[in-house]
Formats: sequence, structure tokens, C-alpha cells
Amino acid sequence: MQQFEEGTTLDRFLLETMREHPEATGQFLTLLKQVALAGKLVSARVNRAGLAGMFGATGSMNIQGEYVQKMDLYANETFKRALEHAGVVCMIVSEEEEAPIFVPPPFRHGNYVFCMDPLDGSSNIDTNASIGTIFCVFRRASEGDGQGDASDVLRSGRDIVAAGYVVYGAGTVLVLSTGRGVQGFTLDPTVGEFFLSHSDIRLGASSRTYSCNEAYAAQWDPRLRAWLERVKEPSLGWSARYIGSLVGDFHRNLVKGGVFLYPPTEKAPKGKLRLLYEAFPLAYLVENAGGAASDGTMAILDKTPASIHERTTLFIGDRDNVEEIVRALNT
Ligand code: P6P
Repeated sequence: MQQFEEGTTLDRFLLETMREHPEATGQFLTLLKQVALAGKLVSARVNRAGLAGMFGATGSMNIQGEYVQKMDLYANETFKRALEHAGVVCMIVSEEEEAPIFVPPPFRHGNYVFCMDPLDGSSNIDTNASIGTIFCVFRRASEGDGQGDASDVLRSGRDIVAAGYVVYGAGTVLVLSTGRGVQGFTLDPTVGEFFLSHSDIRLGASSRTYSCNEAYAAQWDPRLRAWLERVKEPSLGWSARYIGSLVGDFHRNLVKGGVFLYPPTEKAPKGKLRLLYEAFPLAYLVENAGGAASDGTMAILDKTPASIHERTTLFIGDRDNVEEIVRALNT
């Protein structure tokens, strides 16, 4: 794959990458550019949420039974509009909407399906912790050129053609993979452009950092508790890092190494995180960066959701660490 020097714009990177696909119609390129546009708009609003009366909850609850933050709604609408107006999708699935979203007239349908958590970790907005938009893209599987159907999203994670996230933190970074490695682009808000800042993100084989909410450890499988106690042996030199915002925790682990765990709990017996628009995208990224993602029995990307808001257990990060956890759970 062509190497790009840091400072390359996202647009040039996408154009050069698409040149490697002569059959490309330009819809894929347009889709990713629209994601970047929506990311810029959400970034601007997140960065002044406290000034624009955008802190706090709306008072309503979403399908997940979580209080919807004002910024959740803004992010959801911004990404929907950016994708619907561009004629590149035949359906959108959002954490914020119970049913799939179909492209309204007069906008055209496109060849792709977009699945997103528009603003993950949004309960952290008022604390200024990193939050983010997580997404993955499928080519449509359904016939015809009208709206999509269940076959377009209730499918294996191996069908994903692109995935990424926009993390709104100290800076705004778009991390993206189209199947050829993982690249990171940092937004320069003074010029409104994403520039290549992480040209080839690769995970090491293992790390000594774990991310989990240890308050729930008493509810875990005892074999997992035993693994956690083993890594706490002082001579091993492990450390713990946990923000409670999936994108923030994942981005740190992707850039510096680490393994994230969200096992089943009494409150979330199938795990808390959603398969289609949280675990799938991050699993696609981590595998393209040399890492691994599992639900404790199988690779996340080998799963097929039975419903669009299906939850899953998630172990994700450096390959050796994930494999060690899976072994511990299967002995
Ligand atoms: P807990 C945020 O609400 C979220 O969905 C993820 O971003 C985060 O990883 C997880 O929940 C945190 O869950 O139970 O530790 O508060």
C-alpha cells in the first residue's frame, strides 16, 4: 500500500486510496468525506457544549434505556443529514433510533449501509472527558436500488468494508480503516481540515494495561476474576486505565497498547456494548492494527447480530492479552 507522509490531508488520502479501486463509483469516497464533515460539525459543537447550553440530558430515554443527552441528538441528526443528502446509503442504523433509518425523498439511495453510535460516552460530556462517534460501513447486500432491508445489517462482521471513529478529546481525531491498515487524522480547527497524524497504527503483541470497570468484578466469571488477580501481581508491572467512555479507552489502548474488558454483569447479562455499531467497528480497526477482539468464545467479527441493537461481551486490544483472557475463560 502507498505510504503517505504525515500532514497529508484526509481528502488526498481518500482520493489516492480510491485510485487503487478503478471500479469505484465515488460513492465510497463521498461517504467517508461526509463522515469527516459531520465529525467537524460535531467537534465544533462538543468543544463549546458548555457555552451553547448543550450540556446535560434532554429528559428523554433512548431504545437503550439511557438518558439522551442534548449532544446525542445533535450528533445523530448531523451524521444522518450528512449521509442522507449525499445519496450514498440505502439505510442507516443508529444507537439513538429504535428502527433502521431509511433515506427520505427526494434524496437518492446509495450502495452502502452506515451503522453508528453517534456520540458514545455522551454522559461524560459535562465532565469534559473524551467522547466519540463510532461507525462501520457495509456494501448493500439487498437487491435493487431502493431502501435497504434486514439482510443489509444482520450479517457477519467480516462483510464490513470500512470502520472508524471520531474521538472528541484534547484534539479531534478521525481513526479509519478501509481494510489496509489503520490511519489517524487530526483536525486542525483553524483551517477545518483533517491531516494525517498516525500513518500506520499498529498494536504490539501484548501490553500491561487493562481497562475495565472493576466495580463489577464480583459479578464476573470467576475464571476472569482469577486472570485479573494474576495480572495484579506487582512483579508483572501492570497498570489500570479506565475512562468509562469506550472511544476514549479504546483510542488510548490503540495508540499506547492495552486490553479493554466489558464482561457480562447482572445488569447486562449479554454484555453492555452493542455489537453492530460499537464492537464491530472497533474489532475491524483492532484486527487491521494487528490486535484481536473476542466475546470470550469467538472473534467479534465472526458474529452475526440477530437484531440491530444486540449487545455483546467485549474483550479487545493486544492480541496476546485477548487470547490469554479467552484461554482463561475456556479452561
Ligand atoms: P460503565 C458509555 O455509557 C458506555 O456505553 C461506553 O462508552 C463505556 O465503555 C461504558 O458504557 C461504560 O460503562 O458500566 O463502566 O459505566
